[in-house]
Amino acid sequence: MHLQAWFRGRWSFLLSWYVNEHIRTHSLTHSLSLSLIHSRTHSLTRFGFIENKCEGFKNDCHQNAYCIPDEVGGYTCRCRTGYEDVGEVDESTRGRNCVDIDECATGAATCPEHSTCRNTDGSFECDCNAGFERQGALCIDIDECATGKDDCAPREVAICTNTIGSYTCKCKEGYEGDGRECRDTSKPTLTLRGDNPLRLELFDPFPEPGYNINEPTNHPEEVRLQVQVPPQLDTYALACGDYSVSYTLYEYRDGKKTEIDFVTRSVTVMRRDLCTFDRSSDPELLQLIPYCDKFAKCVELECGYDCVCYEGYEKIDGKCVDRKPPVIELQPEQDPYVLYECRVCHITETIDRTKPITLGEGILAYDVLPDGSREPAKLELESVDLDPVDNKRAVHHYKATDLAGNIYRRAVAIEVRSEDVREKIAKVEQMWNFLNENFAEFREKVDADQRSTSRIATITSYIVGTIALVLFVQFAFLVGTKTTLLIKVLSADRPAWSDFEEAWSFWLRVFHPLWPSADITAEVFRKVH
Ligand SMILES: [Ca+2]
Ligand SMILES: [Ca+2]
Ligand SMILES: [Ca+2]
Repeated sequence: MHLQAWFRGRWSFLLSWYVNEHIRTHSLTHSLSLSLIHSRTHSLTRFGFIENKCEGFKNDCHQNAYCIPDEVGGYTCRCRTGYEDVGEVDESTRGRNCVDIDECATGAATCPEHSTCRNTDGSFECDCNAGFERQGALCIDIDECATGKDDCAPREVAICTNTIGSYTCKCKEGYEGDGRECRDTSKPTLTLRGDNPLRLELFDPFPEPGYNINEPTNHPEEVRLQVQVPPQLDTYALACGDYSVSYTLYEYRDGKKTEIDFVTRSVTVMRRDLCTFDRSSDPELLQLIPYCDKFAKCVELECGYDCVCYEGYEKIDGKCVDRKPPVIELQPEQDPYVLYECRVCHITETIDRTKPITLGEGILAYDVLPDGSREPAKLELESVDLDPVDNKRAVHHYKATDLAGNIYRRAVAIEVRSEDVREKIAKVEQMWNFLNENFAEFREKVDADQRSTSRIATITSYIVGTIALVLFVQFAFLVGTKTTLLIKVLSADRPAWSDFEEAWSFWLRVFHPLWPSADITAEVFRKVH
């Protein structure tokens, strides 16, 4: 089987050699006739028993050589096209060692432009370079962009440009990247509204003036803004100084957060006079910057204020606590304090020396606040010392307690006295003064008339006038003031020392109109003291 196939192969091989070998110089008909001649020769030798050494293994031609039999049973060897003899060549060695010719190296090969020569066994090939494809005998550039063989980013974001042998990718405007991957560069931007820098006064509310996000219409990513306000500007400007509010714009793409814009606003907080700053309408401000309490003075600081306690007050836990005892005051101030139990006109009133002073304004207990105002203090009579000898005298021990619990004690000597004629009599005194002035005029007239003839008449009229005036005064006092005195006594009013003296002096003057003033004063002193 194998042998048969080999023979068949040799014969067909031989026939093809004849066709190939003569195709360049002879016409097809000529070579066919030659082939027929050989075939006839061959059959002749076969039938004439001439051995054909080109058949089988009877020749030593190289496998890449042709075996050509001759007429006398010999043969010659010839290297096939694309092979050449190596070593010394004569007729005995020709065709015995045929080696492939490297046409690429010898320059025998001519390849078209944009192709590379590749040596093959017995021949050569021209391979089109990358980016080119064969069209007939030529290598032509492939238009990768037109044929979709490129790896550029999609046409919406990138531009593909064909080149000879290759192509280029480039991102479109508004995108960045190598052309194979293009990122959108048209990012949103941020602008601030309002003043920058912004000037505020201490405890002004921080007015976020706002911002604008300028987002391109073709920007599909999610955008978020983060505003960072320093704690000193939280709601209110809490402290003087320079601050910075930052606005950061982030883009969220595929779950990734990227900062795309950042701006800052400078804020300057200036001092303000907090002692006079009216915050009464804002409860939140009142809590942040309370007014100083009534026991403290507001003192301006470089940036803020301090509540400094007044003298007598102590700062405890930020509050000024009252450490100043209250005051006990007598109205009027007397020592001893005199209480009158008996009034004129036979009406008497008994005074209990062990009871607290309540007559008139009497005794007062109060705190004097820093602003000068008074705050009532609790007053109590702790004890009473009674004079064992004089049952009209006593000493009261008072205790005053202010709201903070500070205590003040004061001992007050008490004396109970009788009698009261007071201001009713003072009214009559006024009348006396009036009369006295008129008497003076009378005297002057008398002195003048002593030199005239009517002296006796004048003296008479003086005496009569005097008597009439005295009677009038007596009447006016007894009738006109009696009612008033009664009302006064019943209303339990309290007389003073001076009331006593005036009353006595008038009383004595009424009944001793001709006494000199010095005598009246002496008598009043004797009676009163
Ligand atoms: Ca070759
Ligand atoms: Ca190309
Ligand atoms: Ca006090």
